[in-house]
Amino acid sequence: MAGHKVSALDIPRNAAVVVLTGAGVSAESGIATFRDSGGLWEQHRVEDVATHEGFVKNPELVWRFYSLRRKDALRVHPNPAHYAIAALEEYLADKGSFTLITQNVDGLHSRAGNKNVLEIHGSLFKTKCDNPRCPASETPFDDETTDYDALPKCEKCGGLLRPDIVWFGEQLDRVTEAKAMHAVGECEIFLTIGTSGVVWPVAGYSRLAYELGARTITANLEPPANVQNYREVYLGKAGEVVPMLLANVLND
Ligand code: BV8
Repeated sequence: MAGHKVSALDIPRNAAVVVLTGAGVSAESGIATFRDSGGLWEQHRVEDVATHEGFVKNPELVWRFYSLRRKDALRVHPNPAHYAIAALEEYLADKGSFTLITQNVDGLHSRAGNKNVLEIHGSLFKTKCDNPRCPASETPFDDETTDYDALPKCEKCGGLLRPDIVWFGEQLDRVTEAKAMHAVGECEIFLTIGTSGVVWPVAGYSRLAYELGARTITANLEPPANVQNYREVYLGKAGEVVPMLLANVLND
């Protein structure tokens, strides 16, 4: 499928906009995506590192996997796609509304300057207690640097600490999901960047926006799995395509 010719989008200053991003927006920063060849999952079986069962079975492996990714994320920098998305939030600040929903856990959107970021799959830079009966399991703490060579333990209950990441088979954080669904329900423009549209329930947001009549747009290296939900499809690298799509915003 060929995409549409990439040209600057007309985004009114008072528009209600939701941007949803996936691993593809960070690819040009040097962060491996999940499904492209050589992607993250290929080095580890998904069940071994991104499920709670995998964590219980081998917490050392899972902590090494996430500590490595945290170090990688701190070594790389936002790319022009991240900065263009930050400029879009600024452009809409007075009269419009902007919500960024990201499936990425690398923290690059905040480092590029975005403020209203919903990290729907959690963050490499937050840690919480794994014991559901411990209050520290509901209150993740910021954690940029702790290097987990030894398994970290909760100060409150002595249980294991875990990355504040939504693993496969786990529910999204209820408050974050409610905010995301509200923004999707209200938006006039729904723009997704760099996501394969494979992982649920986030992969269903574009369908909701489409059915509510929003202008649904996707920018991706290839057509996503849920391409039928998009009225406009722009193919190419995010670092090149997104600044072109947001040229009117960047030149404002
Ligand atoms: C839940 C944290 C249930 C981990 C992640 C069958 C049908 C429907 C659902 C399911 C099903 N089988 C299983 C499920 C459920 C499952 C799911 O959706 N599985 C998929 C694989 C089918 N979902 C879940 O488990 C969710 N929870 O369902 O709970 C429940 C309900 C009630 C009560 C209890 C439980 C939780 C899902 C969250 C999992 N966690 N992340 C971590 O990061 O370590 S998901 C993981 O995938 C990342 O967050 C990642 O972002 C996300 C999605 O992937 P993408 O971001 O899209 O990345 P990907 O590599 O796939 O694609 C990149 C795209 O970019 C590609 O298209 C590529 O072409 C493009 N690209 C590459 N380079 C560039 C580019 N584009 C532009 N420029 C470039 N340079």
